[in-house]
Amino acid sequence: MELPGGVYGITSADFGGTHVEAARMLLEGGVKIIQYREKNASTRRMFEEASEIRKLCSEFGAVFIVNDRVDIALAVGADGVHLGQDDLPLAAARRVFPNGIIGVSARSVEEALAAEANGATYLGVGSVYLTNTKADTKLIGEEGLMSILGRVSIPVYAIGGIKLEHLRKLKAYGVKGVAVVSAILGDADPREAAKRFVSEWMG
Ligand code: TZP
Ligand code: MG
Repeated sequence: MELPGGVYGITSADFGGTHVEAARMLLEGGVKIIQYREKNASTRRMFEEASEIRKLCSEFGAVFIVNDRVDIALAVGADGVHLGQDDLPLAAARRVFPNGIIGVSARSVEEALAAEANGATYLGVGSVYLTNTKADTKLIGEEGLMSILGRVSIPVYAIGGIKLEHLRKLKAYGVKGVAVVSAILGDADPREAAKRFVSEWMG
């Protein structure tokens, strides 16, 4: 499945709704790539939620990625998985998910080059701005993002504290898209917020 550019929506259950509700609002707002990101639920619950979101993404013609968990991604028929630097190594994930989209988080040029060399499909690069959504994140700034963009040729999604007003600039830097949690799901009307992000990206 081709990798969509633009708004990459990440689900969360920290904004008053479930992951499945978050995914539905993102999809109804026009988002074409969704990541299920849950760190604490049981494996069974993750499987059930990811199964639901898999179905929704298929209905809306969107790409579905599971964060961290290659087993769940495979079990629900996701299009891919997103791996951090402490998750399953890329080469191991590739062995069990040969045709999957494999995204990797990179916070430095070194991490980015290693991920590219090992066959990552895309990079998630950040945090570009300050965020409260992820506790242990490193702030790399626009400078960090640009230094990575200058060195890799695989698609890069910027992440971390991204708000509507950043989109024009980030697009001009050459990112494939922007991965967003709180600026959409933390809005009083996430569906409308998603629509604003999608239309701002399209320009
Ligand atoms: N990785 C780096 S920052 C971040 C993740 C998962 C959280 C992004 O969330 P927000 O609310 O868009 O800053
Ligand atoms: Mg991870």
